[in-house]
Parts: sequence; structure tokens; C-alpha cells
Amino acid sequence: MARNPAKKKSTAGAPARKKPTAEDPFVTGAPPEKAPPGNAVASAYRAEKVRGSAKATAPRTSPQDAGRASLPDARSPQWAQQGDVLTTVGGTPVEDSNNSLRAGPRGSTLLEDHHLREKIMHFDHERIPERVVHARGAGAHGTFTAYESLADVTSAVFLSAAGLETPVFTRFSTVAGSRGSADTARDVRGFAVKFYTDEGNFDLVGNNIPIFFIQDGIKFPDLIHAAKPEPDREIPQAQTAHDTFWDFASLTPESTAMLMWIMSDRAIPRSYRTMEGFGVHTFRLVNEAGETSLVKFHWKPVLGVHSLVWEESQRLGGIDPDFHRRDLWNAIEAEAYPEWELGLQIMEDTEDQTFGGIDLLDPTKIVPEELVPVRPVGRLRLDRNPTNFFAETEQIAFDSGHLVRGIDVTDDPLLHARLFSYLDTQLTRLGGPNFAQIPINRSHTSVNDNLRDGFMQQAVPEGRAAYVPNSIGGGCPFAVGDAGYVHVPRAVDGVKKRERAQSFADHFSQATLFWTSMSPTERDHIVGAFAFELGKCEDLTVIDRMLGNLANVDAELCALVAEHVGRPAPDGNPDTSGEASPALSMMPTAPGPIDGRAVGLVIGEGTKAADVRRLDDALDAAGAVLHVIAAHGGEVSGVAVHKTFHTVDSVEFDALVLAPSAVAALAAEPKVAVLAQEVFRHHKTVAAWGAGSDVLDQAGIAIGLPGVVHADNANAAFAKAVVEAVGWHRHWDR
Ligand code: HDE
Repeated sequence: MARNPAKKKSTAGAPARKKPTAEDPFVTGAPPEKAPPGNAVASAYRAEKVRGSAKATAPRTSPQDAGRASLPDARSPQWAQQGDVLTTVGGTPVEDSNNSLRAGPRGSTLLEDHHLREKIMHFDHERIPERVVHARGAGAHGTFTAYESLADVTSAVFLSAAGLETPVFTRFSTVAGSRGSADTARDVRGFAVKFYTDEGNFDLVGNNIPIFFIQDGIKFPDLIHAAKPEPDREIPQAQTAHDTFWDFASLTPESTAMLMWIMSDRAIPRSYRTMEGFGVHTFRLVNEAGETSLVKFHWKPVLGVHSLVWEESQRLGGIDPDFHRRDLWNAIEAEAYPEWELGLQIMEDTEDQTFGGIDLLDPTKIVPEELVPVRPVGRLRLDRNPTNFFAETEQIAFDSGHLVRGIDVTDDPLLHARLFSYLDTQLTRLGGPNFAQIPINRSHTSVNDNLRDGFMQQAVPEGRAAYVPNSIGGGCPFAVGDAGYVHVPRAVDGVKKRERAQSFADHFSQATLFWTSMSPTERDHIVGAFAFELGKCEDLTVIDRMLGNLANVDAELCALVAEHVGRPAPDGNPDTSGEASPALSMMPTAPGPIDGRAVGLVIGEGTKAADVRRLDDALDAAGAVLHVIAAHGGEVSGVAVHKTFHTVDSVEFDALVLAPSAVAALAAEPKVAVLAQEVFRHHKTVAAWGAGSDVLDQAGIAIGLPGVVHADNANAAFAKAVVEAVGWHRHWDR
């Protein structure tokens, strides 16, 4: 079972554990492989030190040189974690880190124990402030490969040739929850990509929804204060289903289109691997000739766009709060590397910066893909998990102002506030102005920024001329003029005023567009989500005001939600004359790839191991992972068991298969039928071979319904049918 997530890769490099010894009964674990016991450790260490000092004439590597040497993959600098001997921060070898210095074995602890004080002091300060938004997340390393030269539209070097590879780090996140909150909460997902390009870092700090709640960054603190737990009781965690969020939302009609998206299944993704990503704002591209165009960035997942159902997402919050993080980690460990295509919607850079009547500076609007197709320009592949979550995923600092030559911003007022915020927030989050020196944040190209000093300065800059222009430093570093990052020259003109453009005033037409583009199933889920969220509000004026806004989106939507929450449906004035945008629907039109999908197999005594192996091989070949479920751990009938009826839950799987021996398991464990019923109710594939169908009978599931697969034997045709059924993701039509 090559892709079994339970199978770990080698832990080479992990510190060896120590075995209890007669001298030290309070230490547990295995003995270190390298260190000889007792006094031999000390004498071997001393001998090595003496030898080392004798030949200490070789030039030393300065910390900053060591840091440079490590740049290609931005790992720890070489001076960190060197050698096998435990030392203090100053490098002094430690005698014993299990017993503090005491006046007698049962006496008081001595203040002079500097090792104890240093260890506890550092521990006391291990936490840094979590991100004020997007605190909960997970990330991975990978590569972006360009498909072709885009020199016709941009001078960005990383997009200048087919096959050009750029290292990246990508972090996915939820917005509202705190760092320890559940992955599957209903929320927008962050989709932030740092490209370590040859011309400096480019950060595409996007979301999995192509628009935003507000049009002006000045309202961001209000939005977030309303969405976060209410300030007096700090309830609820990672949820918008409460009065303050809907109070703000109902008073902010510009949020209506975004509310449609977050009430849709887009806000409860199956996996980070099955989410789209969007740059949201319109950016400006410029080529070497100075010609400009306007662009929107898209990420298209190779695995298709798929989500959970609401009940799964809620249950997973308790059963596996790390569901998305685990899925990403396991997929990469199993070499089912997640991939996305980068796509561009390129539009003419007109004087008024609009397209077909849509103001391209308004971040609450999309440009339908049917009007401007998305041109695929490259592929992102994530293929390496972080070595250390804190050092990489937690300390990475994205910034929408990290732009490279050839990519510029537009006057979107939301984007302009972001240009301030991302730089500013790191001062408190990462403790000072030198966060760009943290390994994960470093550029992979040469940096000579002439910045000096500040908290946590890591570099030891040489020379006297930390200023330009200079002659003392030979004129270096010097600015390169046109060959550097050049802001696209544009005339700036306007009356200084706090004012919103009239072209930003249409708050409902794209909410209606979204609703009309949904399939009946998707509409049903949107109604259910509004019914849940508004149903949790205690303030009736908030509910009624929100229904007033929904009435301007669609009368049926408003009536259905109103009925669920038991309030009257107001009249509105929706404009339903527009065309639908089929690209907005998540309904697949053909079965897709199933890489990294989890398939549960229930077995009991009497299972034929060869049957299980055949199914496992077929799923493995398709990229999916088989999890064997049985009454107890270890082995059942020679088959290794991954989950027992104590540890398993249906929401962990994309499909459930019942072996003939599952009938024997059902006799002792009613949960077998519950598993099948839940998987069926959540519209996932249920399959059985041979007498496994008896379980389906007892669970009340009829063979022949869409996504209910049965065959006499676990043969190739059965496995193929299972793979295809899982490829549909869900079977809504049953
Ligand atoms: Fe962010 N946002 N944001 N945001 N955002 C942050 O930056 C902010 C917005 C997004 O994985 C913070 O380093 C303002 C839109 C992502 O580390 C902060 C406004 C979009 C991430 C911040 C917005 C995003 C953040 C918090 C309105 C999609 C996580 C910590 C003007 C295009 C990045 C940090 C990661 C994080 C501010 C709106 C995406 C406070 C002021 C629109 C993916 O700087």
C-alpha cells in the first residue's frame, strides 16, 4: 500500500532518544546512537574540541555567509542546530538537562542555575502573536513552471520562457478562526503564493473566492471585528453565524455578492488541493516596450473544484480539526503532489479601466470567464512539506507589495490599503523590521538593500557607506534605473475627498449572477447555509435587514430563507435579466482524477487478503489511498488494519467499500451500517462486492442508485467502477 498515509518516510536526521540508565532513572527513550555512555561522552567531546582548536587556522564562515550558502531552499542557516552535543545558546556543552541545580536532592533550586533560567526563559517566549486574520493555515514548498513566454504582455522574468522553473512556498488558511481553530469552518480560504524569482520575491496573496466583502480597505477592521468572536464573551470561534457579523453584512450591501459565495460550498472545500485561487484585484502588466494590460490572476486545481457538505464540515471540526492540513501533508508524503494551473484574464488597459461596464477597480466584481477566457500560463506543484512548521509556515510573511518588474498594481482602494497593511503587521507579528532576513522570507537572489540595524539583525554588514550616493563604497550599491522595478507611469488627477465612485454602486447584479449560475443542488446548499447562519442570529432586526438585501438578489432565494428562519419575505427589486456564468458552478461534467482521495474498506473475519490487495493496487494506481477498517487493530485475516470501529468516522472518507466479510463485522458492530448510511447521505460513493451487499440492504441503500457500486467479485471491473464513481466526487442525483 504505497500511498498509505500511515506509512512514514524515514526519519533520518531526527534526534535519537535516550534510554533510561541506572545513573539516570528519570530519562526515558532509546539511547543515542552516536554518543558513547557516561564519561566516554565527555572525553570523546573534549578530544574532538582539542583537535578542532589545533587546526582552527582555516577562515571562519561568518553567519551571513552561512546564511547565503543556505539560500537555494531557504532552510535554516548553517549555524543553527550543529553537532550532536546539547549546548547552551552560547555553545557551552550541557552536563544534564533533566535535573535542575539543587541544594541537595530534595532541597531548593538554585538561582545560579543559568542553564535552567535560559531554558525556561526561551520557552516562556516561544509563541509569537498569531496573524490578526488568516491565523489558521498550512503550507508547502513547490515549483512554478511557466508554459510559454509572456514577453508580449509582461517583462516579469519568471514568465519569460517555456519551462522556466521558480521555487515557491504556498500557504492556505481560513480567515476568522484563531491559530488552533478547525480547518473545515465555513470561511474564505487564503491562497498565498510566494514566488522566489530571479528578480526578487513576487507574492500573489489571494483567496479561494474571486471577490471580497468590501470595496475600500478602510472598512477591513470593521469587517473583521464583526466576524471575529464577539468582544464581550469571545464567542463564537471561527464562525460567522452570529449577530455582529450579519449586523455588519446587512448594513453593508456591497458585501452581498461575497455573501453568496461564502454561503456556497466554496467556503467548505474538500481539500486545499481542490480549491481555486484568485488574485481578486485587477493588476497591471507591462512589457519591455512599456505597453500595459489589465489582468486578473486565477489558480485552477488540476483535481477539479470540490467541497464537503455542511454536515461533514461541522463534524470534521470535532473529529479531525486538522483535516485540510493533514490532507495536504499526506498527499505530499504520498507523492500525490497537488497542482494548479496559473491562468490570466488579460484585458485592454483602457482609460476608464472598465470591461463591459464592470469597473475593474471594484474588488466586489468578477469578469465572467465566458467574457474573458482564462489563459493558462504555468503550473504550480507542491512537492515538499515544511521541515519546521513554525520556521516556515508560521514565519512566512506575505506582502501584496512584493511585486516584480512587469507586474504593477491598479488603483483598487482595497489593494492600496493592503499595500500598507502587510508590511506593517509584521512589525509586531515577527518582532521588528528585519523579518525579511528570516530564512523562509529571504529572496533567493542577491540582496543589497542598504538597510541597517534594528531588532534581531542577523547580518554583519561590511563597509562604511550605508548610503547612496557614495564614493567611499565605490558607488555601490547603485540603483539601476529603467532596468529595475519601474512603476507604470500614469497621470494622477482628482479632488482630494472621501468619496466612493458611482461605478462602485451596483451591489446586487453579480450576487444575482452567482445565484442564477448555480445548479439546483448548489442553490439548495446556499439556502441551507443562509438558514443556518441567520437562524443563529438572535436579533430579529438583523435577520429582517439581511432578508431585505436578499430580496434584491432573487425573490425565490429570499422566500426560501425567510421561510426557514420564520420571518416574512420582503419585496425587492432584483434584476434577473442577465446571462448566467456556467464557470461559476462547481458541478463536474465528467469524472475527474482521484489523487489523494481516501477510500474506507470495511472487513471482518474471513477476508481474502488477495481481494483487498487487488482493490488496493487499483486505487493506488489511480492515486487514491485505501484505509482498512475492522473491529480491532493489528491484522484481521492477514490484512493490516488502519482504523478500528473506535477510531473511524464516515466523514474521513470520500467513499466506503464493503467486503463480503463486512457482514460478519456488522453482526457485532452496528456502526458498520451507520458508516454506510452516512457516506450515502453525504452523496459519496458506496460500494460492495459479494455478500457485502447484505450490509447495504440492512442499511436501506438500494444497489443501482447513482454512486452505489456492486459486483460479485473484487475484480478489475469492480475496481474501475469504484474509481470512476469516486471521480464524480458526489452523486447528487439520488
Ligand atoms: Fe489580507 N491580510 N487583508 N486579504 N490576507 C493578512 O497579513 C488585509 C485581503 C490574505 O498566509 C495580514 O501577514 C487588509 C484580500 C491572505 O500569511 C494582514 C485587507 C485578500 C492572507 C492583512 C485585506 C487577502 C492575508 C494578516 C483589506 C485576497 C494570509 C497577517 C484592505 C486577495 C497570508 C499578514 C498568509 C493576511 C490585511 C484583504 C488575502 C493584516 C487590510 C482582498 C491569503 O496584513
